[in-house]
Amino acid sequence: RKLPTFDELPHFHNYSGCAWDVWGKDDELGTINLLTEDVVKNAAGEIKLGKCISLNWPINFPERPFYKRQTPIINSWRKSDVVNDDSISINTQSGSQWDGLKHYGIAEHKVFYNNTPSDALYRGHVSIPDPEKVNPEMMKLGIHNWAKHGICGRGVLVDLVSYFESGGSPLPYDPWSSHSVELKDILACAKKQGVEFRLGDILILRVGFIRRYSSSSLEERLSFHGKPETFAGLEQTEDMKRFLWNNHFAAVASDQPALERYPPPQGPLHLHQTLLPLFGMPIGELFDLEALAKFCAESGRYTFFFSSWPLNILGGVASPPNAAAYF
Ligand code: UVW
Repeated sequence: RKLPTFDELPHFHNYSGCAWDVWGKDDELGTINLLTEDVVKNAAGEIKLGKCISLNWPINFPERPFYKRQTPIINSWRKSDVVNDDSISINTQSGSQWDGLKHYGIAEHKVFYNNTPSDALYRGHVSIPDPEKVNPEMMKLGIHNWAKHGICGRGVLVDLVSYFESGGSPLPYDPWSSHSVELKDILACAKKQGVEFRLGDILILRVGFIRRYSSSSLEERLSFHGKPETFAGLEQTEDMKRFLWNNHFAAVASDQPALERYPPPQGPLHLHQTLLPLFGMPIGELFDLEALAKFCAESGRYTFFFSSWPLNILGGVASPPNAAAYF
């Protein structure tokens, strides 16, 4: 089936790249639809060594989540001398995470993916004593859709840190500044790594945020907040949107807190408002790519089988990714 190009997609008011007609008006998977059995089967051919690498930061990190989100509350207790339990309470977006389709809409028009009005989305206490009586409003655009399908396919790491630092040069930007990561650098990096993108790839960008974070003192980490928080990442340009759509990535993730640079230059109109409500494309944030980058550099292989199983939260907004790369 031939997918429309970015320039063939209709506009939604003055927003380019509206993909609502691509998978039908009732669709709740978005670009995860690209992860067909054939795509997953081909991606499985990447597993040759049996080497598995986790891409998850511990749920306990960071010490102080960004955008004033709740710090994870984790308790364990002894039930008897030989039995322990624990409990956790987290904001699903405090650390490594997928932003789901219920996370972000278009503010000006109060709509989410597939023209879902903001008022049609349920927010509130979720209690499901009887699975037969699940409220359809509560389920709309929930993260459970991706949790049931899985986010599995070919992962491609574009390691901008190694690209810029090869030959002993320092990284030409501070990952804790609002530097704009340019498309030409992504393309040059992929070319240097010998990578060609395929339909359904999960694109993973390493911009250096977690490395910077891990090599900073606790004092520096805590002082990062409230300046406002600034970090390097993608910028919403027509070329960037065209690149992300025309390569037909199933999802895009990075090692920083928003994928895009922050604060965005145009105020509230930023890449989140294209990727989630218009493309239906998952945004991965704060993926821990350090071990992956090391192995890719050693092996010279930047493609791998990628698997991620978000938590199956009925009607959930977001989730830790539970993601891994397999070589
Ligand atoms: C932004 O909205 C920029 O980030 P997050 O997805 O963490 O809310």
